[in-house]
Amino acid sequence: MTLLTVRRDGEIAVVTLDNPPVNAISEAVRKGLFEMVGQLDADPEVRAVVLICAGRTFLAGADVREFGKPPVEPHLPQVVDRIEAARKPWVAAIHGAALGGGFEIAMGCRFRVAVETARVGLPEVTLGVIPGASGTVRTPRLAGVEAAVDLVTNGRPMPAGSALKVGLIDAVVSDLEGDAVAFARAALDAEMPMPVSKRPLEPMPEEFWQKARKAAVKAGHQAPLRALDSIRFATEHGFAAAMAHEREAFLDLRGSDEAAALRHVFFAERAAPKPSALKGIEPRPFKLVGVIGGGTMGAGIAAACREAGMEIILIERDEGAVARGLSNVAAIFDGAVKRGKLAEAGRAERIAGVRGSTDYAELAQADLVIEAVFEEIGVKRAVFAELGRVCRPDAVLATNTSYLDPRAIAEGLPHPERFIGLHFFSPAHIMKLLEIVPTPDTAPEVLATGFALARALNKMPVQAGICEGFIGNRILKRYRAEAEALVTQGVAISEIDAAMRGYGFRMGPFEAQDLGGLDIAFLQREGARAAGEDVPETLGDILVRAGRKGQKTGGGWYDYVEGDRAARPSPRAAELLSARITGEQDLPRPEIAAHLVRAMASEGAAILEEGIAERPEDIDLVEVHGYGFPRWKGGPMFASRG
Ligand code: 3H9
Repeated sequence: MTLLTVRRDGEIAVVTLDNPPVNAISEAVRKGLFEMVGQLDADPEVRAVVLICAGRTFLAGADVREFGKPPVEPHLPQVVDRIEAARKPWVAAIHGAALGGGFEIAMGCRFRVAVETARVGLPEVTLGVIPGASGTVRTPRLAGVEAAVDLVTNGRPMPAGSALKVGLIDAVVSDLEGDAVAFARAALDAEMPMPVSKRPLEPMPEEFWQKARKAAVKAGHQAPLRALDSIRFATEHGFAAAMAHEREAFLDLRGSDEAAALRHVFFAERAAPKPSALKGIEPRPFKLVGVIGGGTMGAGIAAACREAGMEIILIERDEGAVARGLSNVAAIFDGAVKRGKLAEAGRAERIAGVRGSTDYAELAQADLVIEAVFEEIGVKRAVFAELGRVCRPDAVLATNTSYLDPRAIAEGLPHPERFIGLHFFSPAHIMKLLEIVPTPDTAPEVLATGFALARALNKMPVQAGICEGFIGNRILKRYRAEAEALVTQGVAISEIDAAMRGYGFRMGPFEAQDLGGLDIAFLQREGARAAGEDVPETLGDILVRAGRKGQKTGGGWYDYVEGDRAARPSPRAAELLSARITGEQDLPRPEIAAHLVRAMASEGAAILEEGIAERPEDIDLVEVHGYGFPRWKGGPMFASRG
């Protein structure tokens, strides 16, 4: 394979870079581009250069796989400078995405054109670093400080149309190569714009930086703040000094634990949706989807599937429940309209594609049916008995159970190879995680359908084996149990919550239970007790028995006053739990957090050993995408690695 090829179109040289899969900027790419500038500068026949990429995208950024190794020359900033200093103007022709170092190279070019579907951006902070090849220095010169701060500290790529508006690109084109060549040719007859590094920069008032700082702090990790600091430095110093400052911060962050953790999650996320065992296996179609149950979970699943273009039939047991279910789904689309994410016409179109019924026979032609009814084995079995009767034998039938044994739910189902567990997280139209739970009978193409559905819904699929709570809820149970154990040793409830917030969770374990309600887990334990299992009484049980189910009852682990979600330490909860508190431990918060994360990792290790999860990365993805584990800590398995 040739990395760089050159073709001539009159006086324009078209350089095509081909480094599959995403044209990442490896050492060879840097070297090739650096040398190409000299070669084309020396060619008297060439007057301008178009840089275009083969495959699905323009340059996706520095090759992240090289981040663990010592940097090798030419460094990326040198390549960008070399392109900018070329004697002939370069035009970046962008399709797919120009990200990170890829966009920095584009900024070294004298012009940037892109197709409408392209995106440009500097997502380095999502990898725990900052742009390291002039992103914090050239971007404010190209598009202004405000746009640069937005692009660099959020790391969110921008569609070509918006990029054109703020000046990040010069034109949106349709025939990329032809139009880029025409653009280059026309540019030769016009006045050349100043190279980006030479453009002036406006200083910004102190209030602007304070406001931006407040927003950057919210990310919870250091990269966005360092990126902001770099942009500010660039507005107050010359180009060379700013470049040196940026490079130092980039190299410093590149070696940080946060960057290592974020790279770990990045690669885990890319590996999870394509398990090697399913290579070449065709999923079944899922155009017409049945959802059984129109409560919060069922409505969320229906809305997510509808959003991805599927036709939905929502089944409930009576007309009233059908109406409530449909109105739950409509409320989700109404919310999207309110937040400006969906136009009124889009809302009507979405709602028109969801029909309700009480009659299971309506599902005769469904490709996929997802059951989301009450978490009770008898109720679920009755649903699948109906589905077994009315559905096509090749329709995929899925349960959304979060802790029941899917084998027991599917008992007696004809064609059990079509059955699978698809565990969505609430709210299902928002939460990214999807645990996919095959039974021993599940056919490979049904498993492949679960993964294909996750891709269609833009969710993060993780395969889980069968055990109580699968991966996520099993670890949650252990986490809560360990947190309760600390309480019995005398550690204050509020200290434990503060420790986990300090670690990076949005909420501690007790605040989270108060918000979600303590009664769900309580009922589950009661169910197990009723079935004869020996389930010891938890502190949560004591609170629920005293009527303290969380915020909805005015108190749980904490007290609440009406209309205010602020948690206040509860003398009543302390009194109820006092008999169980046997120690007077006073642990520093980082130790509390380390202890609880180790507990999650130890449960994770058991899960791996039992084959419930295949890889430690999968456990980390479950925690990051389903349970609020801070992404920049990499997940419990990564955080507790030896
Ligand atoms: C940077 O640029 C720093 C500079 O400022 C300074 C330097 C001095 N490197 O996502 P996909 C792999 S930091 C290496 O499924 P898509 C990925 O692992 C970088 N590998 O494709 C996967 O491998 P496999 C800033 C990479 O079409 C395969 O490519 N840039 C890289 O859904 C396909 O990936 C970014 O953060 C990489 N940079 O989406 C952009 N990127 O097939 C990161 C991807 O073995 N990349 N791979 O599993 C993306 O956002 C998406 O990959 C992209 C394509 C949108 C480009």
